[in-house]
Amino acid sequence: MTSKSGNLTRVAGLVRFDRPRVMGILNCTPDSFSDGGLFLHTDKALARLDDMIAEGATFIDVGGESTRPGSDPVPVDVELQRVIPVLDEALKKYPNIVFSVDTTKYEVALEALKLGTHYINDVSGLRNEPRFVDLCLKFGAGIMLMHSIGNPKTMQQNPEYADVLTEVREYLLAKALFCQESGVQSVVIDPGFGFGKTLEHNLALLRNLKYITNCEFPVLVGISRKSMLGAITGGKPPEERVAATISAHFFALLHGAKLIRAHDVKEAVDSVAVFEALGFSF
Ligand code: HH2
Repeated sequence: MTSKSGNLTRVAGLVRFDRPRVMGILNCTPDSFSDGGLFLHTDKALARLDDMIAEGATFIDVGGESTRPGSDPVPVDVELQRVIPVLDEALKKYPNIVFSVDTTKYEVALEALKLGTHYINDVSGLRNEPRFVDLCLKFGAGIMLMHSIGNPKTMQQNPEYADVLTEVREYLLAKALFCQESGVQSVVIDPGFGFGKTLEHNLALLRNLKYITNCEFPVLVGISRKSMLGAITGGKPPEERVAATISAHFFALLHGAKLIRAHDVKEAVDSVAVFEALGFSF
């Protein structure tokens, strides 16, 4: 099968959202909110990658820039140095794993796709870099479109919506349809928990996740260890939010999520196993 540009497609055949999958988070950063500094060096990142795959991750999201609230962007050369050597090794070693690059920068996405990375994971939902569509077409890659407002530096400063559910859904649907009509092979949508949302906005989105998952596009949920779970559990730090994370993951699965972005892969995989054993399918 070929893409519009004539390249072999990258995601068709490898990626099917017929059942929920776990996407392991690989943050090659010094300052991510939960695991900053742990996997900054390539050897540590690759060891973490091995662990997550052994634990059952079938997707891996590699990022070189923290997008936690209040964070500053990193220069493109720094982000490239953090993610490209890791993706290079990872793609060679694990041809059956689906890799995404978590970036909003054209150059980083370009270099990652040249290596064979399957998806661009765009937390700006095409607001930063509309050329991501052309890159996907050129390389036969897919795109993950996350909803967010503003940028990480300012996004949590009094975010406001007239109706968060409708606004998030309509935004995602419009961008996803645009990508699909342009010929992008695989489009995943994501409500963007914690990205320009108060606790109430996040809860409304999770409680009504079906409103998003009943669109035709597979839905990714990125809620792992996030501060909304800290707030709910009396201010626990990220490493103590695992039980809350698994509870939220299970709720998301029950409401149609197809991809669970997780720091705690083993636990997330177990959660999917319970979900599937109960015979749910969507
Ligand atoms: N959340 C984070 C980063 N990338 N991508 C998608 N599609 N959805 C998300 O919810 C999402 C994401 C933030 O989490 P993390 O990568 O653990 O932290 P940091 O941004 O501090 O590196």
